[in-house]
Amino acid sequence: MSTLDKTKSLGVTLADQYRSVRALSEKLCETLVTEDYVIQPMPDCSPTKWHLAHTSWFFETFVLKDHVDGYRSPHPQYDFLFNSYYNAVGARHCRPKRGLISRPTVADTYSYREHVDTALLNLLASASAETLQEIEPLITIGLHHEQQHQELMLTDIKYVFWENPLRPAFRPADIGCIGVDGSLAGMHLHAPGPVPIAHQGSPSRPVKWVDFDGGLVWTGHDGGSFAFDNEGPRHQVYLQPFALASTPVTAGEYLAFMQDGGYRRPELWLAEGWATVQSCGWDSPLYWEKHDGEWWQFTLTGMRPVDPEEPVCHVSFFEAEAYASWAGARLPTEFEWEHAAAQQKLEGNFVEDGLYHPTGISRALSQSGEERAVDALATGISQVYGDVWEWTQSSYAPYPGFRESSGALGEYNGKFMANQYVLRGGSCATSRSHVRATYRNFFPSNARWQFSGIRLAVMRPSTREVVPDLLDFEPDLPTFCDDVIAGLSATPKTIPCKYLYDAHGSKLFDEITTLDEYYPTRTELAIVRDRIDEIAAILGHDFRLVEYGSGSSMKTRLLLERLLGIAAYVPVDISRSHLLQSVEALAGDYPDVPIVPVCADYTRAFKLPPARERTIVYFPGSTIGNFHQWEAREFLSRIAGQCGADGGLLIGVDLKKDPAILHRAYNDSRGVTAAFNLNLLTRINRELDGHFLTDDFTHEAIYNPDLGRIEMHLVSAVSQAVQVAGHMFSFDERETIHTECSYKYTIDEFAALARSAGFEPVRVWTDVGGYFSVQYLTVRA
Ligand code: AVI
Repeated sequence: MSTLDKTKSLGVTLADQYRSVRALSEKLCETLVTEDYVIQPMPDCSPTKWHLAHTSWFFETFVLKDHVDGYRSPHPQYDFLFNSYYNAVGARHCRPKRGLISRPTVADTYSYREHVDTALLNLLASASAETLQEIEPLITIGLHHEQQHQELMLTDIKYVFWENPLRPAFRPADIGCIGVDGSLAGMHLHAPGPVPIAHQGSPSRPVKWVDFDGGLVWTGHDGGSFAFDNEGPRHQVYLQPFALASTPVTAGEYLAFMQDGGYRRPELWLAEGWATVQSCGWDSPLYWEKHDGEWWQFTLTGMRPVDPEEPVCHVSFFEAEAYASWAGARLPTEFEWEHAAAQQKLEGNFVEDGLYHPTGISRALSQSGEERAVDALATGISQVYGDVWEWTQSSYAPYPGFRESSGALGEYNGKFMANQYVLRGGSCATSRSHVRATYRNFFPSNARWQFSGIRLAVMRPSTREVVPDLLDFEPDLPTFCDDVIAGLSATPKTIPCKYLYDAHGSKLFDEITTLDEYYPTRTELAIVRDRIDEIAAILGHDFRLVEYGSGSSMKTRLLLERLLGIAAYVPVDISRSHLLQSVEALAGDYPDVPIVPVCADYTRAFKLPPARERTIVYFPGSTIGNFHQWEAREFLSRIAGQCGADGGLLIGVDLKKDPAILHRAYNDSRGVTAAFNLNLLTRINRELDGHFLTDDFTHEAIYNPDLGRIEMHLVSAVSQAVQVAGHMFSFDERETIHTECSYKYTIDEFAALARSAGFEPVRVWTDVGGYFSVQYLTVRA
C-alpha cells in the first residue's frame, strides 16, 4: 500500500470508528424525552445533556482547536460549562450544579454535537499523513472517553428514573408493574421472566473454586494497542497461590447474607463501611425494595423481582468486602483478577446486547456456545467480562514507574489515585470494544450506582480444600423482631435466650466460661480430659461426630485428637461466619479429619448429609439446660431420629447442687453475666430501633428450686414505657423480662427425660464434686 493509501485508510478507519461510537451515544437516548435530559439527582450523576455536550467539547478542545487551522468554537462559553475536571484547560462550572443548567437546551446540545461531528469528519477526510498520525491517539482516547460516558449515561439515567416515584422505564418492558405503593397501576414493571420468584431465598449452589498457581507473573498493558495510561507500565508481581469463585456472587447468595443479618452485624464490616451502613440506612443493594415480603429491584426496564440467579449488582466496595468476610473469603487483588482474566475470552453481556442488566449463569452460558458452557461449568471461571464490574481489594494506585503524560490529558487518570478501589471486567453497560484484561476502573468505596458486583477469592491451601460443601439451609428469618414484639407483649414478658448471642453477646459468653464462679465449662473439660480413653472406647469406630454449635473449643479439639474412630467431623451452626471461622481454625490442625460443615438452625428440623458411617451427635456445655423440659424432649427425639438405630448422643448436662454455688455462677462478681444479659437490650436498640435505657434495668439470676432452674431476668428499675420497632411497651417498677432458663438435673431426672425421647443412657461420667455430667446415650431399638 502506498503512503497515500495508508493515510486514506487510517482516515477512513478513524472516521468509521468515530461515527459508530458517536452514533451509540445518541441511540442510547432514543427513548428519552426532553425533561429526562436535564435532571441531576445527586452530585455523582450528570444530566444526559451534559454528557452529550461534554464528550463533544472533549473532541473540540483536544483535537479541533489544535489541528484545524483557524478553528473557532461556535460557543466559547461551553469551555466553562462542559470542562469536567481539566485544570490545565481553565475554570469550570461546579459539578453538583450541572442539573441547574437549562440552557443550552437539549436541541442546542444536539446542534453542537453536529457541528463538532462535521468539523471532525472534515478534518479526518482532509488531514495530511502527519496530522493524522498526530491526531490518531487523541481521537482514539476521545472515543474511549465517549464510551466511558455512554456507560455513565446509563447509570446516571437509571438513578434519575429511580428518584422518580413513577419509576419510569428507560427501555420498554414486556408486561405490567408495581408502583411505589405496591399497586400495579400504570407504571412500567418487568415481568418476573423465566425465574421462579418464589425461590428468592432458596439455598445457593456451593461456590465452585478455580485454582491458580500464582508465582511471578506479568501484569499491566504492554503498549501494543490502545490502553489508558493507568494500565501501565507492564511489570511483574508475585502472587501467592489463590482461587477465584467460578461465577460472580448471585443475588440469591447475597440474600442469604442479608437474611443472616449481614447489614446488622458490625463484625462483618470495615469501620468506615459500618458507619456508612448506619448513616445511609442501607439494608440491601441500591435499587432493591421489598414488596409484600418479596425483594424487587429497579432496572432500566422498570421494576422486577430480584432474580436469585443473576449476579448481585449495585453494591459498594464496603458491601462487597462485608459479603466476602461473611462468606469466609475475600475480594481478589486486581493482579489476581487480571492474571485469571488474561486467560479468558473477551466475551460476555455488554451494552451491545441491549439487556442493560446482568444475566444469570444459565443465560450467560447458553449464549456463549455449548462447548464453552460445558467447559466453563467443568473447570473455568465465567462471566469475567461484562454483566457486573467486579470490586477488587486493590486501592487505585500508580503502577511502578507510572508517569502522567504531559499536558491536560495527563489529568485523565493519574490525579484520581487516592481513596478509590479498582474494579475490573466491564458491565452490561460497557461497550465490548472498551474493556480488556488490563482495564482499571475505579470508584470510591461507598459508590453503588455503577453496575458493580462481587467475585470471591481465597488463598490456597484454604478452608475450601477441607470443606467439601457448606451445606446451606434456608434461614427462616426475620424472627428476631417478631419474637421480641411477641415476647414483650406477653405476660410475663419473655424473650428467647438464643437472642443473647449476637457477636458481642457471644464474646461475653466466652468470657463467662473463664470466670472463677462459672464452673460448668471448666468442669466439663476436666471430665472429658480425664475420661477420654473410656469415652473413645465406648464410642467405638467408624462414626461421624456431629457437633451442634460451632466447635473450636478445647473440648472439640480433645475429641478430634483422641477419638480415633472419627470418620468425619460435622459442625452445625446457624451462623455461616462462625462456622467458617471454626472450620478454618480446626482444619489446619486436624488435616486428616474430613470436615463437613452444615449451616443450619439445629433447634429446628434439618437434614444431615447422608453418610455411610454411624452418627454420634455431640452436644456439650449443658445447652440442653436452656430448653424447657418439653422442648428438650422434642429436641432429643429429633436427635434420636437423626442418629438412627445405631447412633448415639454425647451430651454435657449440668447437675443439681447447692443453690449458693448456682447463684454465684450466674451473678459473678465482675458483672460479666450482667453485661451479657443487658446486652440483649443494646442489641434490640441497635437492630430493632429500640429505645431501652440500659441503666434503667438490672440483671437478676435466681434459682427456682420448684422448677430446678436458674432464671435470668432483666428487671425494670422504674415504671417506664419503652418504644421498640415502633411499638410502645410499658413496664411497672420491678417488672421483668425473662431472658433465660438454665435447668439443672439429677442423673435420674435426665435419664427419665432421655428415655422419654427414645434414648437409653449407657454411661455417665461426673467430676468428684458431682457438679457436672458427661453422658453417652444410644438410640433405643
Ligand atoms: C449456654 N448455657 C449453657 C449457659 C448456661 O449456663 O445456661 C448460658 C449462661 N447464661 C448465663 N451464664 C451462662
